[in-house]
Amino acid sequence: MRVLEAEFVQGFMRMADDGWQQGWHERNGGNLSYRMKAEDVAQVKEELHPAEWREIGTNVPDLAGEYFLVTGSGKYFRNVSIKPEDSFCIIEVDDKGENYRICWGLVNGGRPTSELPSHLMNHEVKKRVSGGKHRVIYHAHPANTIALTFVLPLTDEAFTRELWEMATECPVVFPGGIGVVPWMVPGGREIAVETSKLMEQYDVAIWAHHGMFCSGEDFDLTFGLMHTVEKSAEILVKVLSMTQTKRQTITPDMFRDLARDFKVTLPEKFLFEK
Ligand code: 2HA
Ligand code: ZN
Repeated sequence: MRVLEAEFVQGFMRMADDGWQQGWHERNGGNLSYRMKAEDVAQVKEELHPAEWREIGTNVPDLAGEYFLVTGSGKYFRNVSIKPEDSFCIIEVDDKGENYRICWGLVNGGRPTSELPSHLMNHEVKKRVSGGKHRVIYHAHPANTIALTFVLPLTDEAFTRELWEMATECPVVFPGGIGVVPWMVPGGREIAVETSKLMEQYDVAIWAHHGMFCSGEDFDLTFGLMHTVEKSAEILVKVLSMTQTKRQTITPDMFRDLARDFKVTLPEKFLFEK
């Protein structure tokens, strides 16, 4: 089958379009990766033409032999569905998890996203902790979430609790909470290590003054997660723009009632008295 006709590729392109339309991908901002299933690889196998091996810049031994769909470095989300062969690629990871090679796409040259170390280290952690279910890692620059990194304490507790309070669905959508990475230079192994540590327990990591990473099982869940967090951040920005003190909110006991009825576990560390 042609790569562009495969359902997983169509889903990837639609998600890129959706993110662009949300305004989360100015210029070449953001990146997206998908860990392909064996049947995805089998579907497009005859279209794959491996180029030379290159260093990933970190080690991901638990991803040895896996194939990924990844956006290209310097490429624009705006162009993903219009110039797909130029905008993203399929890569294969070698048997040690140290190198990758491009097998399809990026026809005009280029490399996978500058955040490849973060994507692959997150995939490695998520593959392990989700029992292989998580396949999508998504990085974007949503404005309200970024704005909050200038006014909230840069702690997992502050971000989780404030964003949970802004919409009743939030603790149900991300019951595990949100991790926060302090400002760091993007694009390298160091920020990848810090982000992937957070991915051990969270599906969302916020990069201070930069953006957000989300992990999920498929395109709908992962896009929906980013969308829910950013919507909640937008409500908080509106509230903080009106007042410094909320007149009423969702209290810790209300969260406990919600957790019981919706059968989710909300860690007590986020249900502190203020
Ligand atoms: O430009 O978002 O973090 C791509 C990025 C880098
Ligand atoms: Zn970024």
